[in-house]
Amino acid sequence: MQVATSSGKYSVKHYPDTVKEWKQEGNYFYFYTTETILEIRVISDKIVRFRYAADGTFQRDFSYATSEKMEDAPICFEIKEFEEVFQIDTDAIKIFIAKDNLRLTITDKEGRVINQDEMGFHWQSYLQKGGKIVYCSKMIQEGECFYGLGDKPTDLNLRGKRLENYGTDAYGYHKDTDPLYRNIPFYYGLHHGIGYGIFFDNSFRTIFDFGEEREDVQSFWARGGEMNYYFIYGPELLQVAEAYTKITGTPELPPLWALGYHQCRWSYYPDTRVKEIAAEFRKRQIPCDVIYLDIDYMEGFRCFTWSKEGFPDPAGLIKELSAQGFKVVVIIDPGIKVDPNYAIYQEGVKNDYFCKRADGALMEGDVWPGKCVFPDYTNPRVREWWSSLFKSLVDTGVRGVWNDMNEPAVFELGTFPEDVRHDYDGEQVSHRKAHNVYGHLMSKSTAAGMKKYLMPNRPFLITRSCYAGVQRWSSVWTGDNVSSWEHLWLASVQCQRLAVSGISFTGSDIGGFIGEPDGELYTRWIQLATFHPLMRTHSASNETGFNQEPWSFGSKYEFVVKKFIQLRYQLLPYLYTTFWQNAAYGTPMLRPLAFVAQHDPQTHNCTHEFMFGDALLISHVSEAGMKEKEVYLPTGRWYYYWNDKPYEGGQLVKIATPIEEMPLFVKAGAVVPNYPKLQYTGQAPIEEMTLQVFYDDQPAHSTMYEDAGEHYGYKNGQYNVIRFKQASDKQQFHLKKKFHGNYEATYKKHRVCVHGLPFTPTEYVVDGKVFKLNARNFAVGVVKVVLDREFEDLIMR
Ligand code: MIG
Repeated sequence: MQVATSSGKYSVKHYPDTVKEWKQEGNYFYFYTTETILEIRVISDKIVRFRYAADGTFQRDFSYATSEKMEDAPICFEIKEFEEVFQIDTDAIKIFIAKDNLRLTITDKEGRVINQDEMGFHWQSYLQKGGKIVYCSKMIQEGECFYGLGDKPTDLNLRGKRLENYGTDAYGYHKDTDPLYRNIPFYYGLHHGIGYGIFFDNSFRTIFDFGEEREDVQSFWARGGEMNYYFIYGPELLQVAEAYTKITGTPELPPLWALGYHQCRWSYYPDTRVKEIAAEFRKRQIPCDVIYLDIDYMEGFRCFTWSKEGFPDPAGLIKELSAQGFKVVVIIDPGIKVDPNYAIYQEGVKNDYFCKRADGALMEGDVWPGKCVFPDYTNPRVREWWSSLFKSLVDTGVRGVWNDMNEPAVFELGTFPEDVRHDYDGEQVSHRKAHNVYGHLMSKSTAAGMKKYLMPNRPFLITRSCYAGVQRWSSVWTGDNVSSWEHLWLASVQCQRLAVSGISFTGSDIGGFIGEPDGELYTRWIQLATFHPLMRTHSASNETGFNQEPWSFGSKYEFVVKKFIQLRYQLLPYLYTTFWQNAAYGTPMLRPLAFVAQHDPQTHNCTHEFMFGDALLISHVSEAGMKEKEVYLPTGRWYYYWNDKPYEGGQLVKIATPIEEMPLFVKAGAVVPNYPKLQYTGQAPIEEMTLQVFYDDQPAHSTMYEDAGEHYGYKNGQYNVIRFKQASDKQQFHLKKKFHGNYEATYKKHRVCVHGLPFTPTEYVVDGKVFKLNARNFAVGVVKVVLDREFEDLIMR
């Protein structure tokens, strides 16, 4: 059926008509209308893919987002035909397909609507550019909230907004700038306590409307490609987040050093300046693991070269830094300088590796080196070549790579014109289809090269642009932000949003990239970033000579900044465990409160509070001169980290915010493992692992993961998972511990520090043996004992 709308011949919208035929092939179902075919693939009880061949022919079933590991899990389902609908049941949901128009209604087992089509799938010919504009519209349910979509710098709840994905170099972006650098076409809906997700796997420009155009309609569309989306049922939002990574994958574990503190700048130049910075960290005993080299380390911004003047002996420099415990990460951009005497340019031209315009001319554009050409990373042959270029960097001692400018960014033009051609793994497409995967595939081939040459060490990658699924090989940062209090809030929201969009390994430029923070803003930013998976200071004030290092703001601020970086290092075993949860199960490392307590509507619009892992709740100090802050605590019992004061959740609490502290709470019952003080990871073998245990009278479970923090031994069982159960009551504290694994940890002792006991114990019992507690076991508010690592049962009474 064709319905012409008022705006003329380009706007004829096609809607599917009556189902004429249907068939089932295994877990695939096909429904045929006059023009359109709907394919339904039941992937698991809770994940179903809907794909539409608008006018009867499916396109190649191909995606740069999906993980090689995705499989259709053994599933139970059945189809029934009724007079007006087909009904497909899985163990978790029912899908109704209207015979009249293919419109879908998805309910849970109890028949409660999860998601329902409005017009559902429809399409329009894109006469000017070819192909079709493919749409899907659905009803917004009462009270529905929306989350996800990657790095959008706006409120967490997207209700009432329209947003799009078309990777953009958004220098100095601000609240509500759209689009930004990353392209993650995945969102969540939440209503009546029911959470679900929709992943629209289409690499063209995609647009999402959450009731901006029409209050009660959500819709998404793309200017080409196919309507191809995954529906994911929760009902818990965290379950949706985990299921999304069944489709798009999870990361491998990073080297532990990548969870330490990173110092970056545009640019530390020359080598002597880099050494000075490194020496300053060690002299002031501020922990740091990573130093970055921005574009000036190259010779005339030629990738894979070193400035003869500034960095005459890169291998020597890196060796010296590594002796002090630093790893070096270097930037690599996609722009290859047009220079007949430059080997990489020559090789690329000779082998036809660079992108071309529609009529065959090279795609040329200015970036830092002047006139440049750009590898076509959508060509597997080019990806392989690009990977091979990282051998020289690894041979020089580089341990990580930073991919920038890969939206792709081009001066003057902004990005590539749409006519640029791309291989797209054999498909031959225009930039319209390849734009949103350009940086994604650049970072993919960078990661493949780094992994290969660094073996057996683990690589570290950071990229600015990407598509869904980048978490399998890279971290990201939030791009060119500004030194302002608004941007501190944006950093928090963006990192939370990225985390629930599959990309947990993320952080912002601490202190702001553009502009100059004062000591207070820098310190508050460090405090927030202590609880971001990637903790990196970066700034661009190279013209004014402004410094943005932990000691740049005077001793009062240096003291606090150091205290928080030290806290970061103490928390490493907890952060690493949280990373492992993300790697193993896809659980986001950062969890907005709506994802922690979705049944409490008070959490739905919270943007300040979030959880890092299972135990810590953070709310950053968000204004200059702030003396106290209101923090919303979800139901349950909490301790204030800085003084162990207990709080009941389900309410707003007022917290004083002196500069040395930020609102930080620990969930009652939790076990938080701590390292001793370190200047850098691997500085010395860990001899004692502290367990900070927070009393609760309800049963509570915690987990700790550990491995070598380097290499791939963990893939052969060289890791430990330690499960804790607290089973305390009002008279006694009781902690049980179960150990699984084959990793030989360096430490032999646990120091167990018990917080918040409501009674004063006189003795403790370790695996049945009774000991007296004496004065040495008591510190302010804490009872501590040192036990053999093997202990399995601890009672204090
Ligand atoms: O046009 O390499 O976002 O982090 O320092 C600026 C120089 C290019 C943008 C990145 C920023 C980096 C800078 N780059």
